[in-house]
Amino acid sequence: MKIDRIDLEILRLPYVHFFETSFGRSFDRTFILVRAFGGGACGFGEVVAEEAPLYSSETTQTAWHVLGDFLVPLVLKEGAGEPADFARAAGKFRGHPMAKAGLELALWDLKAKAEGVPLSKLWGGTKTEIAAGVSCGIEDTLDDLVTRVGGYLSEGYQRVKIKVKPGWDVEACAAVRKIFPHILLQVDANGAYGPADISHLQKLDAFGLAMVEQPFRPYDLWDHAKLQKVLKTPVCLDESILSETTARQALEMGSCRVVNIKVGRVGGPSEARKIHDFCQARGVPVWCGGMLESGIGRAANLHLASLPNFKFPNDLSASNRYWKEDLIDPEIVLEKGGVIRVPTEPGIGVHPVESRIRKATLERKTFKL
Ligand code: OSB
Ligand code: MG
Repeated sequence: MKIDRIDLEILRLPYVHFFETSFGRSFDRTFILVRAFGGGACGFGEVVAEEAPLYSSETTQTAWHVLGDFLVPLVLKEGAGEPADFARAAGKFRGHPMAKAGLELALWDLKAKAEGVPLSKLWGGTKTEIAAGVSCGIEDTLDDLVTRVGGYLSEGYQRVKIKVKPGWDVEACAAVRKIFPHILLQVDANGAYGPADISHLQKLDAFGLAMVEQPFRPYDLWDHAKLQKVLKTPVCLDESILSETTARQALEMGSCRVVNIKVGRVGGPSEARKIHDFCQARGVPVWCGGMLESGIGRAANLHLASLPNFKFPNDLSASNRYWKEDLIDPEIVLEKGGVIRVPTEPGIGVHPVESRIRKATLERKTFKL
């Protein structure tokens, strides 16, 4: 497909409730929306880089720079408008996976729309609905946490993930388990611990958790392997898994037993599918992580999570878990049984609302052929 124009916009949306991780508390989400135009249609992609380099080294501004100066020219000047061609061409630039993923997503959306099929079909998805989980941030008090978890459970979410950090881990699990002894529960540390904490982390084995996500730093596959040897609970890696190669190395080393896949973190849908397929061949389950996306980015995640080896409930929640007003209409809703339907219309299969996008836009730039 020949792409004749690409638009980049920086948007900011306020959360319905603050979100606190081991990095700190945030009240809103700043992200980039990519639009790729070709054949009279428009494809949308969301760049999940955050305002500050906390989850990873990318930021909204680094992505803005790398997209405008390096990635957009691959499409407009070198003609890499097919998503697979773009992924290959973008591979010559080191790093900046979220910037790459946002543009690749827009090209996939456009391609799927041109072919009149949903993204899930192009990507080999097999499910019509996905299992929905919810990610709960750190709260001011344990009572607040338990109340919030209870609220999400009554809405029907199939599993709860709670964010942990030193000082908010064993007591948080104990508080939730006391009231909800049988729910599917897991924790996410976003790398807040180090190898000296191994014996402390072993206390988490008492809570029957489905997994412990990213206890150590992203680069530390080796110490994760040491932890997994002595921890009964499966370790799941998020930040550490950057590619099919790191996934293979993590599995060969025994660093984890479960893999979290995020399109942004791994540089786009092409790499995400490679990781999915590799894990599937090794008998290792994956699930789809989230970056508090707007409905545009989350719709793409729904299509990805429809692939067969997504075996755990995902960090894919309804629009009202995140936003007063999502960017899409209709919004994403939780169905009976704690599932979310995979959109069936072409491309991402959801409809961005222009007036809502405009209201949230801070900056905009157009690139033409
Ligand atoms: O580690 O999974 C994470 C949000 C921002 C950055 C990192 C993470 C998260 C989440 C949110 O847990 C999950 C969601 O989008 O529902
Ligand atoms: Mg995580």
